[in-house]
Amino acid sequence: MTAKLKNLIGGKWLAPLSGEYGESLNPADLSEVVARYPRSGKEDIDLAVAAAREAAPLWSQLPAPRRGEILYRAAEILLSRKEELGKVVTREMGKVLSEGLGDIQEAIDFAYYMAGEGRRLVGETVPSELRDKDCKSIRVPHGVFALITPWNFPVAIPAWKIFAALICGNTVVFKPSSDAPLCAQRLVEILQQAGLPAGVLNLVMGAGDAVGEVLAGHPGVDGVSFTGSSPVGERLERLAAELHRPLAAEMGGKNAILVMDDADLSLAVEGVLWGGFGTTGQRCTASSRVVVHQGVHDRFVEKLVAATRSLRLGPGLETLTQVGPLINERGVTKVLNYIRIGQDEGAHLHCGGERVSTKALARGCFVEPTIFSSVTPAMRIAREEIFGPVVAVLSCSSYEEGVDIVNASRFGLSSAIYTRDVNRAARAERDLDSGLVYINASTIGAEIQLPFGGFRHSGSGRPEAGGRMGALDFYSRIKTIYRDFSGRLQKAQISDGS
Ligand code: UN1
Repeated sequence: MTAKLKNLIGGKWLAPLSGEYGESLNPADLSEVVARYPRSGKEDIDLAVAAAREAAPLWSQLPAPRRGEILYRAAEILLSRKEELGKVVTREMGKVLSEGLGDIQEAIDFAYYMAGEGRRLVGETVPSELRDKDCKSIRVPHGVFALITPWNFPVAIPAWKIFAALICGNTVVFKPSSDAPLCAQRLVEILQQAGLPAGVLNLVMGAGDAVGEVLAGHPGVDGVSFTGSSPVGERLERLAAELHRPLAAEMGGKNAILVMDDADLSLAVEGVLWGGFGTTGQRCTASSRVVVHQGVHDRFVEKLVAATRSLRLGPGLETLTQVGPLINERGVTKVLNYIRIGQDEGAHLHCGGERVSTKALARGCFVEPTIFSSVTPAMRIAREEIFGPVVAVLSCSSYEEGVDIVNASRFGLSSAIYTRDVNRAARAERDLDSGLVYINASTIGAEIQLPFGGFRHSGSGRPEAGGRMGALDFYSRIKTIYRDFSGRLQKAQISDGS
């Protein structure tokens, strides 16, 4: 059944002013239209931003623990509907059902976490230099946030942004990916059902990057959070700098796993399979490079290739499927193009490399899990984000060389090491130069109670999710307050002997 979606503006579900709709297709079978979504334009965005502005004062004055109660109720609803929502994720964006359910679980975890933050939102109180005076810092909202999200975690990533923005007292205009609009609408409906007042969360759908850029540059917006491709993120960075507007941008990755000669090779192979082919390689944290010590290189590649060949491709809703389809035809073209580039560059293709054309899968966006070895750091397949099931294996002759290869990337989101040497593992925590570092685990699977973000071109240095330095620091402004109750003029830095 095809769902007909609407925008949510000021508490009302509205058709786009253009009257035009786009289609969201099932990537496992492109003949199935999952949803028709509004193709919104500038006028719809104007209305949504105005609604968010209007709702801002009341929402920011609602005590944060009360805001948290709404998120708590949203968590309960998400939990009670996890199975159904997980299936929506799989149908609309293709990931296997266990991961579709994981997407919902990540949103549930974050809803509970941020509901709790409503009772903290900590600031500082510190002593003053002067008598009868006190000093504190508090958090205040920015106002209206524009949240622009991708399709690869179609519920979890919107949840990261929306819940954090809301608990800090901001109102929101949410622009989801046009490849996962049904997931977005379900999430928004649940927040509405949980008791969010009208106008606090507005949903505007649209095709292409243009809608997101109009929203991000809108004069009524106070801050922007974006997860998606590097070219769009970099354009938004320039726009935000021009407009002097806070921006969190999570962009690409070229995440590497370093496999040392003392590693548990079976564990490392499992890690590469999960990190490289989980979500069909469509995570910004995907393990797309593996740097293997030459002492175990050939043995490792042999095991990895055998394990990769045995992966079962298919529709995500079928229980035996281990690797689902890519998101759409553009994704297939891009991945196949990189595979051709790898071959032209002289990398050795061990397995995969083709689109699956068997009768059962020909209507979907299936590309075989692909392993290249003899990859050198200069090759494009070792440098550029592919966002698909392609793993490039490089080799190194020492820990130091391995670390240099891992770090020599314009991206710096996630990296990992497999080793049994505890001292080397501890050194790697220091030496691997990325926002996330994993020891004896692959580069994917970050948990929501810690900051999430990348170094260098992977992000804007404004981490998301939880922890002391996570999303709260981005979605709130810090106000420092000095209160003098001495009843006389006191001067900081200038002693009057009292
Ligand atoms: C992303 O791919 O954009 O760490 C986010 C992970 C997930 C989040 C990925 N929890 O792999």
